[in-house]
Amino acid sequence: MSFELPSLQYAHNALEPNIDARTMEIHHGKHHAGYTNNLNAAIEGTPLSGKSIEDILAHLDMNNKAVRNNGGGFYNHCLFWEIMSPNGGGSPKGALAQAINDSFGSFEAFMDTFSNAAKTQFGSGWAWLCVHKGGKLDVCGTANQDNPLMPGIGCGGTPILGIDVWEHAYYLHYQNRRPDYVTAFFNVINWDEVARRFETAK
Ligand code: MN3
Repeated sequence: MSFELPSLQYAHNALEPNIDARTMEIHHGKHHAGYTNNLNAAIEGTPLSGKSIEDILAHLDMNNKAVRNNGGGFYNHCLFWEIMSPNGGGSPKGALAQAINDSFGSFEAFMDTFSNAAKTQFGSGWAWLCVHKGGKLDVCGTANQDNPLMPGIGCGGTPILGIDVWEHAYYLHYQNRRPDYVTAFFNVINWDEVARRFETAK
């Protein structure tokens, strides 16, 4: 049983003008497809074959670059597509909103912390909102396709929101203006999905 590229739950142009259709086409159809195929090739015939991606990442040999890069890339993009929506934006509700207030002081303070992590991640990588057991939230950045599920990476806990700050995620539309892309990302965050992940992981 190998990993499959998940279908997008919305059209390539559905996140415009925040994320353009051509970027979505290439990002999903080429980049994510590449990580998926390379992950399958890297684990075929090894003891990792048949394990869940979460299990593979949690027990990852960090020296196994093929699985680290492509397993991370596979997982990160699966999450990324799901935590965005054409009907996204606004702010979280309920228990997640309360946890954000408890952990950061306010939603605005969380936005500042998360945006800052995304804008200041040097080179390619991701910024994450993670939940620890008990419901405490943390923000961190990771390089390349690493993520906080991996041993000793980032803030630990379970990622429930992430933004891809590789140039392939924004360069066609925003060129070098990463801060503008980060600002626009807040318009497409699917807070219902983030809340679902929070409830499952906390
Ligand atoms: Mn990407």
